[in-house]
Amino acid sequence: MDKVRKNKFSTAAYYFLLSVSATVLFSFALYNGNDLTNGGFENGDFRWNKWWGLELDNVNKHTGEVSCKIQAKPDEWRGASQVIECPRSAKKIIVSGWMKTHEIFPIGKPWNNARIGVRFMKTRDEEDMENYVGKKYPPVVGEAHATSGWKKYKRKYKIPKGCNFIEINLMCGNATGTAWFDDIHAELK
Ligand SMILES: [Ca+2]
Repeated sequence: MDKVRKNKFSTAAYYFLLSVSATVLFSFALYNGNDLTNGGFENGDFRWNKWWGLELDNVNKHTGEVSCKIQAKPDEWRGASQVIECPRSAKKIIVSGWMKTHEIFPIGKPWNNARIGVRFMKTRDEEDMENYVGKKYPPVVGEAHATSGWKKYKRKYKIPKGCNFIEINLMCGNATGTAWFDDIHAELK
């Protein structure tokens, strides 16, 4: 190769490598290690199942502009959830999230408080109460009652055999008061 062609070749190779690294970095930035989508509620309720009362709050939030607010009710469980696919290769999941409460007072049972929980399931069907694999009620990621400031809760779970889907839920049991949730994060390993 003469000098000019060699230079052109090096320049082309340089730009090619640059674009590859940019793509890799960009995908990494987009993924940010969170297997949940919209864990910070900055895209509203996108991807969250909200039928038990997900409200968006732009006053009380941990980061960004918005958090998830759940108003407890004395006569029913309230909450929101997101279901993620669990690949066969995944052995563990680390779930974390921030929670804040205002005057959450359980009615009846002490576990009727504000909580971040996990369910390991065979299918995507959240309504099916026979859909559990492993422990029916695994220990919660975190729970809070009365009035508490923003606090991070985190727990690592071993994924039970036969699990194809994992539900992350943000809940208030039968109670009075309000809870807020933000920056919910799940990492499959
Ligand atoms: Ca947020």
